[in-house]
Amino acid sequence: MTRLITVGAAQLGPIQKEDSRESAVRRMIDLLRQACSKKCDLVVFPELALTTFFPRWFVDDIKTADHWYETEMPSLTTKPLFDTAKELGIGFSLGYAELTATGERFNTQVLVERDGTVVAKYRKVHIPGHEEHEPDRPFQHAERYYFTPSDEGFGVWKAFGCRMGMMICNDRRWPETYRVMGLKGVEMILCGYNTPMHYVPDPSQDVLQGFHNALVMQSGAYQNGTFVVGVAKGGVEEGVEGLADSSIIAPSGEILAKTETNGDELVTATCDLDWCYQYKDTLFNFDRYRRPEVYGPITQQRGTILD
Ligand code: CDT
Repeated sequence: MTRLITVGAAQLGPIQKEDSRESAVRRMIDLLRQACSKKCDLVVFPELALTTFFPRWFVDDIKTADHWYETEMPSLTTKPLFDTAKELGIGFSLGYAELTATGERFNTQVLVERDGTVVAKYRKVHIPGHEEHEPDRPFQHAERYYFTPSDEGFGVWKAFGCRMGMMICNDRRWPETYRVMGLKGVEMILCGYNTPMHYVPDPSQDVLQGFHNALVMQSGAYQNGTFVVGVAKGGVEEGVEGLADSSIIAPSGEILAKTETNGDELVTATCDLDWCYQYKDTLFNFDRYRRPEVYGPITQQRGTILD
C-alpha cells in the first residue's frame, strides 16, 4: 500500500529579544492553520523556535539565562500549539532550549503526533561555536557554553506511518548524523536550523551559506535514501542575518519545495515513502555494498591522525 505523508516546512522569520513566547506560538498556530488548508499531516518548525537565538550573547552567570529555557514541554505557553495541532489533526516538530530537573541544558527538538502526544525528544549532538566569551566578535555563537552535547545519539521512531528521525542545525553538516539514522532505516529526517550568514572564523564562507546548506542536506538525503525537511529561522534577528532557504528534499537528493522569503512562510510536499526504497534497495543497499570492516577510524578516533 502506498504510504504518503504531506509535510510542511514552517519557516519562521526573526524573533527579536523582546518578543514573547506567546507571540511566537501565535505565529506557529497561524502556520499550522495554513498547513491544515494544505492538508498537511506534519509541520516542522525551526531550532529554538520559541525565542531569539540567545547564544549570540554571552552572560557571565549562566543562571541569569535560565529564562530562555523550557523546563517542561508542553508548557503553559506552548499548550495552545499542542491543542491546535490536536484540533486540526496535524503533528508537529519544534525546537527549544531544554533545562532538565537535574540542571542539564540541551538544544532539543520534540516530535508530536496528530493526537497531541509526544512521540520523542531529540537532543542536539553536534554543538558548534565556542565555550568562552570572544569579545572581538561582532556577535557570539556561544552554543558550547549554553548547551551540553547529547550522548543519546540519533533515534529513529515509528510515527506518521513512517520511520522518523530528527537532527538539529549543525548536525546536518556531519555525514555520520544521516548514516546512523540510515542504518536504522530512517525515511524522513526533520531538521530545524539557525544559521548566521556571516561565519566569523572565515568570512569567505559567507557567500556559500545557501550552497552548503543545500549541499549537505541533499547529499545526506540521497546517500541514505531518505526525505529531509530543513527548516530555518531566517531574516535579520537582533542585527544578525540568518539564512532562510527552508526546503523539503527527496531521497533522490532533489529539492521538492523551497521557501522564497526570509519571513514566516510555509512550503509543503506530499512524500511517497516508497521513493526511499528506489535508493535503499539499489545503489545504497547497505547490506550488500557497505564495508564497515574498513570504516573503523570513523568511530575509533575523533580528529585527523597524520602518518
Ligand atoms: N545553530 C547552529 O548550529 N548553527 C550553526 C552555525 C555554525 S557557525 C558557528 C550551523 O551549522 O548552521
